[in-house]
Amino acid sequence: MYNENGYFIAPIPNIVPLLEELRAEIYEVFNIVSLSSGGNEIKNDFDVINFRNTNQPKQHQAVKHLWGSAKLFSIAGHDVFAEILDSLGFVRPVLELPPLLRCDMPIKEQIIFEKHQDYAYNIGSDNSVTVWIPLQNTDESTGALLVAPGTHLKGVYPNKQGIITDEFQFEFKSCPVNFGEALIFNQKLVHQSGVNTSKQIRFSVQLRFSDLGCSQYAQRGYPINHKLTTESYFKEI
Ligand SMILES: O=C(O)CCC(=O)C(=O)O
Repeated sequence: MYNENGYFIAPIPNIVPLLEELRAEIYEVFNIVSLSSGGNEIKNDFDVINFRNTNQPKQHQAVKHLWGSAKLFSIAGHDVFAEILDSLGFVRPVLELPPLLRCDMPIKEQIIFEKHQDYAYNIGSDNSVTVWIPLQNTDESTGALLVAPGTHLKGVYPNKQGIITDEFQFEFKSCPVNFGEALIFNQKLVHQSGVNTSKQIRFSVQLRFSDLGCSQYAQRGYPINHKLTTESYFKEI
């Protein structure tokens, strides 16, 4: 399935407590930053959306603090991912960039990452993968990722700053992922953000792994290419 489609969904039950703790921490950090800037108490998604609508710079600052969450790093380092990568034949996985957290709000200014291949940004090992982990059940209405099955077998598409040019069209399929599962996809798989038309926030974690055991990567001298730093990620998309 993975070889043919370029993605699969893996159950990650052992990590659920950590994901729950991260979710709680998200509200705590938003709450601290909101109260310190004269805003309201934050207890739920509705409060976060309200914070975003009344003080976007401070809300974004809170997200940036969350990128430094130790919990986020401990999720990235959890054995469950080492085991999944092992099952895909990875020999020595390394993170290509720090783990990321996205907070996709149901607002008109949603940040849609248009059709792209992660490989175009990272150019890591040939077998590099992205792990996309939702912090709630994520279906089409919550903005599940859209994937184009099999496109990882077609090489790297012409693109402008990573976004594939419009002469190429794809048959996208919405890829719902439940809380307690992760979507694992080949970095050459074409995909894009889904639109969040629900009333809740779509929180998700992204991990990107390359393999130092990949001979093609070794022959290229293991370059660290990624153009997107955590800091620039949300400016680019
Ligand atoms: O979560 C999203 O909407 C987009 C994420 C994505 O495409 C990526 O991280 O490569």
